[in-house]
Amino acid sequence: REIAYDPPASAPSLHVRAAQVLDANWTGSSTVPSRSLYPHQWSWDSAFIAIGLRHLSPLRAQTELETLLAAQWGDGRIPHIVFNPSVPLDAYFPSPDFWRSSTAGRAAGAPRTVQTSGIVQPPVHALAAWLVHCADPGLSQARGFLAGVYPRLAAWHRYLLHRRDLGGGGLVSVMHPWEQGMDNSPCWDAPLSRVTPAPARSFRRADLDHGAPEDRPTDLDYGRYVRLATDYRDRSYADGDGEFAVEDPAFNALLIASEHALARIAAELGAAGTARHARAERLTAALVKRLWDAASGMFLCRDLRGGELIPERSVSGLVPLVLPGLPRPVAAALVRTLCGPHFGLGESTAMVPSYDLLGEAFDPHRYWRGPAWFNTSWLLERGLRAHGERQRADALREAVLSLADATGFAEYVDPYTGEACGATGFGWTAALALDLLH
Ligand code: 9WN
Repeated sequence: REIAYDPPASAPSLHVRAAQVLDANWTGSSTVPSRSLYPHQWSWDSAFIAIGLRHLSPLRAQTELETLLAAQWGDGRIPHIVFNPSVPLDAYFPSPDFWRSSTAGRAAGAPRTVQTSGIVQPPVHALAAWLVHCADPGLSQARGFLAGVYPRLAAWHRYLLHRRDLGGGGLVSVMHPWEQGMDNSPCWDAPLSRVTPAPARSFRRADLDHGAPEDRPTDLDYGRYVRLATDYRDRSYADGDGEFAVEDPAFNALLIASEHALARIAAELGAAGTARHARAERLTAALVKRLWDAASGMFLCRDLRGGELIPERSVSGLVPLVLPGLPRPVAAALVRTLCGPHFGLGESTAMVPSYDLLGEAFDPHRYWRGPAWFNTSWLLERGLRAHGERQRADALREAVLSLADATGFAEYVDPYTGEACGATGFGWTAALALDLLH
């Protein structure tokens, strides 16, 4: 009879596999979202990644943010992509020769030594910096981490609040769908319909080399993304005049959360944080005043060029739940909407869909038009917990962990079946799963 001497090989734990993804995506100074689809450093990805990475290596998490901030422009903007010069130009579109940051961005103070895009992404960075600091205050202190990042983060918020208040109501506007981070959300359909697409033959989509076309934005979407970005570049990245200008609830809520974090950072450095907390409260009031829609029980986007609230329900309009300072009735309504028929959390869905399940444009596979994403679900898990919804937060946490596990850390999933879509081995999916494990 055969005797098995070797113990049965057990599968590595979720923690170990998440760490392996982050190791595989680490370039030495930052982490790529995906080796295949997104082989450079992305702004809000890096912030989410740092939040998870702090549990593995506080040093790497600090470095991740420092690398991004080193590419900051003189006017304070943090570019949405920092390009890795050793990656071939045709690996991702639009590549550095499209953005031409060091020439077209000169007036706005683009760095000379590193190539970047010229648009921004949601400001999760101060929140990430604070959480990274808290993971190892001794190391942070020894390296002067907070003292180093604080002036840059302050300049970033200043840029957004001063140069991007295009509506004059105290909120920040995005000038491109890529800035908000939910590229092809149905919220952009109406404002984008006014934009003349760049001809399809004038660019080559590298994303289709790696992603299924039915999981990605359409060619028509891309034509409009290219047109908007080209026009912005050709205006030397001067803010204000673009055809697309939208006040978005998630972007502004993340700025508010980060402003509170910046207040804590200031206090830790011995300065008073009270003015920043007060500013965050004023921004919260502006958010409610300008974007709250009582009839739909959630926040909506405001199209500044059309002048109206956009009547589409996106997960973006639920993200302000992350703010503990939200008026109670608003928070209660958001929880009802999240768990009601439009998002179905705990009923028909386990993770939060990116768009209205009952919306005409809903598509369970197409990117930000329905699939559930891990970063927004992580934000809503925090939001539910912050508002005392412990059971719901626990259930969402379980769902995020089991779907990250079952899909090999997918970029996004079908909200009904949990089927993996987009890339696997995705940076923020691994990082945020790690964060929820701690
Ligand atoms: C454009 C990197 C980024 C995310 C965005 C996501 C996607 C880029 C793309 O990938 O956008 O920035 O090429 O589709 O929509 O949220 O930051 O992961």
